[in-house]
Order: sequence, then C-alpha cells, then structure tokens
Amino acid sequence: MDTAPKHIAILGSTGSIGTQTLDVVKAHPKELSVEVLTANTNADLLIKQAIEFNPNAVVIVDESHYQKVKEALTPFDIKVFAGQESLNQVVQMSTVDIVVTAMVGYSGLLPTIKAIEAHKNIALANKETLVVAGDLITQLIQENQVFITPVDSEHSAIFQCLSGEPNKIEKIILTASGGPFRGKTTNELKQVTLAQALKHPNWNMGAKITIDSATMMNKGLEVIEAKWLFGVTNQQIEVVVHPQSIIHSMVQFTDGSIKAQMGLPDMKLPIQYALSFPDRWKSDFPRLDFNLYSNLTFEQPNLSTFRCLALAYVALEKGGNMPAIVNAANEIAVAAFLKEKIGFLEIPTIIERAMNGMWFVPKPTYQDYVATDNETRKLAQSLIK
Ligand code: MN3
Repeated sequence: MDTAPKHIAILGSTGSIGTQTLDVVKAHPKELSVEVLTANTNADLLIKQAIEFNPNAVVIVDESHYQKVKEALTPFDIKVFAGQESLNQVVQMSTVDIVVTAMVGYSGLLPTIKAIEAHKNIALANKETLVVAGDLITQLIQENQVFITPVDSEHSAIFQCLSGEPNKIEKIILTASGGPFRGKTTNELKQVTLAQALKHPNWNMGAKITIDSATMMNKGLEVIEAKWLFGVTNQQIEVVVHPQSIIHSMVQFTDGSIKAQMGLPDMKLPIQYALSFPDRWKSDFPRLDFNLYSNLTFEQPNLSTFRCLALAYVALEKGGNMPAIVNAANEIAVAAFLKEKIGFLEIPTIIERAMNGMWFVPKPTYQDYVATDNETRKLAQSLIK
C-alpha cells in the first residue's frame, strides 16, 4: 500500500454522503487526508468539521456566512473562501488528488468539469452530473485520463463486479428497493404525505434523494448514470425491484454468468471503496448475516404507477438535452414537494409537461446544457401554483 495518504476534497461535506465520507477518513487516517471541505449553507457544521480535520481550505457557498466561518477558523490557519465560483477554484488546487462530489443536484456539474480539467480523480456521488451532461463528462475523463469511481451503491456494485474482469458486459441489472410506496396503487399515492415519503425503508439519505427514491426517479437517474459510467446501450440496462437492498446490483456476462455484489445497506462501504480503489481497506462495518435474510425477493418495477421511472426511460431513449430537462424539472418539483406546495403525484406531471414544453437539442454543448437547465427551471416553476 502507498505510504502517502490520498488528499481529498469533499464537495458537500455537511450532507449525508459528506459526513459519512468524513467517518471513513476518521477510520483511515494513514490512507486519507482532508485537503478541502465545502458546504452550501451549514456554516456551524463546516466550522466543526474544519477544526476536527484541519483542511488546507474550506468554502462556504452561501456568502452571507463568510464572516462567521472566517472568524471561527482564523486561529487554525485554514483558508476560507465563499461563493459558487470558489468551488471551481479549490477543486483545482495542486495538493488535491481526489474530489468527492457529494453536493446535491445540477450545482455539481461545473465544479466536476473543473476538477477533471485539472486532472483530478473523481469519486462521484453527484449522479446528476452524469445525468445532465454524461457525454461531455465522459469525453473530458478520456481526454484528461482521470479515474472516476462511483459512490452510488448500485454503481459501486457494478464497478466491483467488473474489477479484474476483462470480458464484455451483456447486461447490467440495477436493483431498486422500491422505496416506501412499493406496491401502492396510483390512487393510494394521491394521499401520501411528505413525512411518509421521507421514510425510506432501508437507506438513510438526504431529503432530495429520499424523495427521488419514493417516486423511483432515483432509479431512472441511476439508469442514465449507468449508461455513461459503463458505456452500455439503453437495452443493456435492466431494473429489478429487490426490497431487501442486500444485492446492490449485478452484471451479466455473455456466457450467461451473473456476478452480484452484496452487503448490508450502508453507504460507508461504497464511499470507502471509491476512495480505496483498487485496494480494499479493513473496516468494522456490520457484516451481513444470511441467517437474518432467509428471503431475497425480486419483482418488476411498476412503470404505470411510478411514472417518474417511465419518464426517465423516455429521456434516456431521446438523449440530447432531454435528461437535463428531466433533471431540472425534477429538482424544482421535488423542492416544491418538500415545501408541501404540491402533491406527490404532481411531481411526474410537472416533469412531463416540462419535457413537452422545452426545446430539444440533439447534440448539446455545455452552453446548451446551462440554457436548458435555466429555462426548464423557469418553466417548471411556472407550473407550480
Ligand atoms: Mn443509489
């Protein structure tokens, strides 16, 4: 094993993935060292993390908290920056080896591009980056010869199944828990509350992704993410609902053999592998006891009830800027649902209307993606009344 620790920048260190990444760092002080921490608005936690992990620099994106963070960290010789633009600069610092992209949504796109351009390896937790601009990102990764390791548990599972495997993929089988509303009818979904949608049966995650799991848009975004990460066609990706979340995903090869990666649902495992790759580090995570799981079950996703997943498939087929439209409309609709401004079933309705209302660009440039995101947000917002 390398004696020098890997220097990491964590974008979104105060969120669910960010705090769990710091738990992994704490367990592996010889292997990992924190170079940069960034947070959107949670200044108090960012200060606490900075004092504990002593990074070179921190960024508080919300500039109104700059003074507070600056004053708190002055005695510790930690550089403090503020604003969205600072994210694009800190990811390029010469001392950073790996950037963990753990922020939420479209805001992850530009910092990820800047990091790749500066030849940083990416531990990708921000799936929206690949959903919005998968073609641009994969092209940049090749041009700059950097590594991208997936943090998303399903994609980590596929990545692990492919490790040391020289053969071609026949099919990727993405598993889905089905979320808290698995088995419910459309009529029953009309009545569901925010509190019910926020109660995921297996995974403890941030608010946005938890709602995406309840609508199954999360699985739709993950299908698009898988296409770009593993270079497969749309027809080579299948979704199967597996409510126990023990098999995190599978790869089928051309001889019909299937490899699965299993474990208890704990995000720290895929986070750690994204940072330890190609090594595996010892961990004290709880182990899977098969005696407690006598039933592993599988079923088809219901596309007529979970329309978000069906809409994501449409976007995948259509390509171009359509996944970016779906992503932006979904971010606006989920934010409105989290504020209880719309009902659960209005989420797919708003996304579908945005898909029909926006202009289509078959081969988008970066500027096209920015314009698509902006205009889709405005359109989706106008549909929320
Ligand atoms: Mn996932």
